[in-house]
Amino acid sequence: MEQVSIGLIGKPNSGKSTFFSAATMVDVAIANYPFTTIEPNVGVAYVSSPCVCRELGVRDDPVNSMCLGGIRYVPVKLIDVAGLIPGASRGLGLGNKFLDDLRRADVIIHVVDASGSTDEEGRAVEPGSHDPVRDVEFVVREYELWMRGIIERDWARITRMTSSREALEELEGRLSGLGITSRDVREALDRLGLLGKSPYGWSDHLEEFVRELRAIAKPMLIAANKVDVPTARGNLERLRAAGFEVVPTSALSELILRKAARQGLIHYRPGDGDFEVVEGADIGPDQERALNYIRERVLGVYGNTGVQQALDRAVFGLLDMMLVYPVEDEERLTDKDGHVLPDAYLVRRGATARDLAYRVHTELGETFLYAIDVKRKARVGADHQLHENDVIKIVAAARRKRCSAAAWPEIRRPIAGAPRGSSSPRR
Ligand SMILES: Nc1nc2c(ncn2[C@@H]2O[C@H](COP(=O)(O)OP(=O)(O)O)[C@@H](O)[C@H]2O)c(=O)[nH]1
Ligand SMILES: [Mg+2]
Repeated sequence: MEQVSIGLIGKPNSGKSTFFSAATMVDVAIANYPFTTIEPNVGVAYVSSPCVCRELGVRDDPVNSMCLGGIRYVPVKLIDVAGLIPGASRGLGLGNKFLDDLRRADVIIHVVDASGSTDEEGRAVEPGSHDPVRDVEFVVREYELWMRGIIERDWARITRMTSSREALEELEGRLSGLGITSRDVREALDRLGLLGKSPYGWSDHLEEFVRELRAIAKPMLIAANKVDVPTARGNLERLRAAGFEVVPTSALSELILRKAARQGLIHYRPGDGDFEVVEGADIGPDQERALNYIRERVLGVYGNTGVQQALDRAVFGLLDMMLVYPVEDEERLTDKDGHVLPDAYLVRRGATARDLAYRVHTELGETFLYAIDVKRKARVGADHQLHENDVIKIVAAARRKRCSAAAWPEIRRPIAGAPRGSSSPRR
């Protein structure tokens, strides 16, 4: 996994673009009619976690991320796609386009209108009159139907294969374009008790296989949005009962708060439970009303707007990732340019020292010798499992001397054909 990417999915008018806009502070088309977002918007959002600088009592100077008052914010890719409606996998609405846009998403945030004020196609209805649980059901169904469509074409051929190794390879080949790994495929078969069986025994289990695979490879979090509308309250538990992790959100509130903070009117950090008006700030009556509304209806009731929390849960919870901090100088905790705790990397729990080395640079992974767990002052080996907020120095063999390709044209080919460059951790 190179950069972690989060896909925003949901029916029209659930608040996806507002969520995207708030999370990235990029201005995109936001309007109360369906299909405003035709092309996928890809932006940079941040996940947040307590920074190791506080624990170590140092002042940091981040490079690949930022630190605001002891909270580290690390970039992830956020994809906002066009709304989907029932029948999308058969081509209704904008059809499969949105799902194709989500191919590379590692995790999905399903933005649901929890207030029940829009129907399945996103048209405005009496607040509370539409049941958002139905949206969860249809979105999962459309997603699974789409995935099934991709596998179905070859299913008969694959399940007739006599060698399960070959059948697995075929299946993995079909699915790699969706960002699904061989490990995901094996785990899905394993959960169904089919991994040891001959491919012929799989043939009746396509539907269950797709269901397991979706849950494993494309985990889904529900952002129960528009919680500022009172009718949302009663729907939260029911959404949870549908089997997903639910984070109550008000994307519009987050957007308003970030805009006000950008204008210098309030102090507010993404994820904070409250804001503070800047002394002497020139806040108009409408803005003041909006801020009071957010405090009363959202922050006071739910503790936060939920946007940052949804991003954080998706990555640290559903993807089971954590932050680790590679450094070059283990005494000063710096990179070679003197930046203190310069980089925070997202890695899966269970990642090893060598995984981190590969993640930083392929060559560092290949020439890995050992690592130093800086906080514990211990030398560790390649297979040492990292802990959350570890500070790690990687020690590698001296780099091979690089020759100028122009001066040594014959050397160019072997270098270009060197082991495939990948900075992915092996999961
Ligand atoms: N009350 C309320 N309205 C919201 C919230 N988030 C978004 N909206 C509104 O819902 C409508 C649709 O939002 P949009 O982001 O364009 O939805 P999309 O079609 O899913 O991308 C807009 O009028 C937004 O202002 C929220 O948290 N609370
Ligand atoms: Mg939109």
